This record gives sequence, structure tokens and C-alpha cells, in this order.
Amino acid sequence: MNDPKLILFTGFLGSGKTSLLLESAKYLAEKDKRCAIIVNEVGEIGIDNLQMKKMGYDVWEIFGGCICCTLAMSLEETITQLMTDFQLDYILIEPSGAADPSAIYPPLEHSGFRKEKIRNVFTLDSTRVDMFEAVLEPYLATSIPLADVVVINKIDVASPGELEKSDMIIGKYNQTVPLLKINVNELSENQINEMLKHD
Ligand SMILES: Nc1nc2c(ncn2[C@@H]2O[C@H](COP(=O)(O)OP(=O)(O)OP(=O)(O)O)[C@@H](O)[C@H]2O)c(=O)[nH]1
Ligand SMILES: [Mg+2]
Repeated sequence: MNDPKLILFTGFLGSGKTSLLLESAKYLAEKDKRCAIIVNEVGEIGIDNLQMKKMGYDVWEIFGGCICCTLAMSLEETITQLMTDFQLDYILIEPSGAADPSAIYPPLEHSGFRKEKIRNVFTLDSTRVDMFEAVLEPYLATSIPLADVVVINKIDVASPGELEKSDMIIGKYNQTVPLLKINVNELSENQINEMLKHD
């Protein structure tokens, strides 16, 4: 049995992680891939467990706080159990947007996922780059170098200046990462494939 592909949706609070995760899950389901979704709180994504079960997903709710720092054991156990009980193609994880994204790797590695096996999709909300630059430099400096692909989103509502600054900020911390510019409401199949592709 092949190990599932593990996709992490990282990015600051409110940046668009859940929207991308759900679009990805929908797309993968259409392609008959089996996915598990791990989020902090199922309520947060606005879909209840029963409904997800009807759609063919198993939702594993991890209670309270952020899965990265306070509940690392429970994340590890959840993944181990998922992999024992199900034949999965993908595990999609949304860590809390307030967490240090580097903290999620140790529990994933304990579950048997080497860093090269994890695809970290970092979302940058282009409409808030000025704020990020002003007060979140340390967050950007730890998050962006870990990204395997950066999604600059909300291009439908950003100004040309904000889009230019988004490019500049990513380039400052990671010169080699592939960039995707998207409006989540008009995602193309190519963009989703580019985002999820595993080498
Ligand atoms: N116009 C536009 N809105 C977007 C886009 N992507 C996300 N949004 C909106 O941005 C808001 C936040 O999106 P979420 O997907 O909930 O963001 P999140 O990162 O999961 O937020 P938290 O879990 O609270 O950290 C929602 O209202 C989305 O509809 C986009 O490309 N364009
Ligand atoms: Mg979310």
C-alpha cells in the first residue's frame, strides 16, 4: 500500500487556507481520490461531520487550540490511526494560522512522513501584504522558506501595487519556490494540479 500524500495548508489567520483545502478536496473527490481532512475545528470550516461523511470523507476533529504546538501527540496519533484504518490517497491538513508552521513537522515526521514527503502550500493574502510587512516579518521569515509552493490569492480584489509587493515579499524569503496567483472562486484544474503535485 502506498502512503498517502500529505498536503499542509499554511498561512496566516484568515488568509484563505480553508477555502483552498475545500476546493482541493472537492477536486480530488471528483478524481475518485480518497482524502482525509484534519483541521483544528470542523465547525470552523462550516461543514459538519455528517455531511462530510456523506461526501465520502472522514473528518477527524482535534479539540481545542492549535494542532501544532499544544496537541502534537494527538495529531501524530490521528495520522497513525488514519493510515492503519484507511487506504488514503491524500491527507489534507490545516494547522492553525496563529501557529509557528515549523512546529508541525516533528509530529508528522514521527508518523513516518519525511519532510520531502510533505507538500506545504503557503497562502499569502495579497490584500494584506502591507500589514504583513509592517508587523509580521518574523512570521513570514519562518513560514515562507518552508513552503513548497506559494499561493498568492485574492487577486480579484487586490490592487496592482499589492500584487507587486506580494511578489517582492515572497522573493525576499524564498527565491526558488513556485508561485501561483489565484482567485479561489475561479481556480483552474491546472492551478489545482500545480498546487497539489508531489514529485
Ligand atoms: N475575493 C476572494 N476572497 C477569498 C479568496 N480566498 C479566500 N477568500 C476569502 O477570505 C476569507 C478567509 O478565507 P478562509 O479560507 O476562511 O481563510 P483561513 O486561512 O482558513 O482562515 P482561518 O482558518 O480563520 O485562519 C473568506 O471569506 C474567503 O471567502 C480569493 O481568492 N478571493
Ligand atoms: Mg480556516
